Amino acid sequence: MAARDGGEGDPGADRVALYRDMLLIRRFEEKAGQLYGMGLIGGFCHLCIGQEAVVTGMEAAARAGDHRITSYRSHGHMLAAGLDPRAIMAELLGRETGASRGRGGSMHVFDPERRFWGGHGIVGAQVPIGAGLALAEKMRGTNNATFIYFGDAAADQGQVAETYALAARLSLPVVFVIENNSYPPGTGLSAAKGPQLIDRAKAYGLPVRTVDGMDVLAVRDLAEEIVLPVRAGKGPVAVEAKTYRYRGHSMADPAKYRTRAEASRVRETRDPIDTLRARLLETGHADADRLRAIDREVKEAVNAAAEAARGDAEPAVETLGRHVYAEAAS
Ligand SMILES: Cc1ncc(C[n+]2csc(CCOP(=O)(O)OP(=O)(O)O)c2C)c(N)n1
Ligand SMILES: [Mg+2]
Repeated sequence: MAARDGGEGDPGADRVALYRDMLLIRRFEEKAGQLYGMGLIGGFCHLCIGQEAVVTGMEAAARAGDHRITSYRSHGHMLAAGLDPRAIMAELLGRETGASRGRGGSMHVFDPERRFWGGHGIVGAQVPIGAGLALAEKMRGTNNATFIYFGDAAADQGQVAETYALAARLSLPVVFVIENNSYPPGTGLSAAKGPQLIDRAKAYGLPVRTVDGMDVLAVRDLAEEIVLPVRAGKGPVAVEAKTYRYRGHSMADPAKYRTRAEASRVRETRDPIDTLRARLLETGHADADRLRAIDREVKEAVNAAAEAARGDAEPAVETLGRHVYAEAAS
């Protein structure tokens, strides 16, 4: 969950914490991209640069006991859920100290303690699994919420529609979050035709909202509002956050389906971190020195995490099958 250094009644400090949280994701992703380029990260690697405000804003409304589950574009979600950057980086690098002991890689990180349930490579697969987490909470009688994140292309999956139907029918405590970053891999064509993505959830009786996913304060304010009825047992809600990814779909995608000028324009005019920075300066919630110090701290923390993880050992070959399947008692 988003670090908050001010607590109740200190909106300036909360905003500064949101700034730090987004910056941590940005710098972490830049570092991951660099290590990938150096050939140190194997397999797939999907960066979320540009999309930081969505998960940061949503996590500001989460509290201990809540669950979160997402797709393969998951490093930002792990950081926002409070996983240690070193454990994430070590996982990307395939080290024994990684969050999934180096067996999962970028797409398959789990952290039961922080109720972070992956990282799923099959498009949309996390959505019904998330409903299962929510059902368990309902059966236990808690008021913990489950945040289920998925992309605009995943929203086309049949299992997503089935999950809307089930969650509505059983009044499950779910916040569905569609991260609409516009570009499914390779083609640049949005898969969805016809009504707005979010209208499909409406058809199953869910209350739906849309939000500017480049504005972390808007996302946070909406999240804080919509999670209350979810906790109170009133059933699920769905949000579509319109956002933008600056890099290709994965490290293998040169993103030729859009112009560089388009990505630069978004970066110059709608970047979530620059936007919040400008607001903090304008409102006097932070001055340039404070923000510079945060920039430095975050950069150092990411570099230290990467350096430490690079020094960690890989799993021994003969142990590779461990932690992959449950071990049955003989
Ligand atoms: C069931 C399934 N079909 C196809 C793929 C190949 N694939 C990987 S990512 C992706 C597109 C997902 O786009 P979206 O849901 O918008 O998420 P984003 O990558 O934009 O975060 C596809 C089709 C897959 N992994 N799983
Ligand atoms: Mg997408």
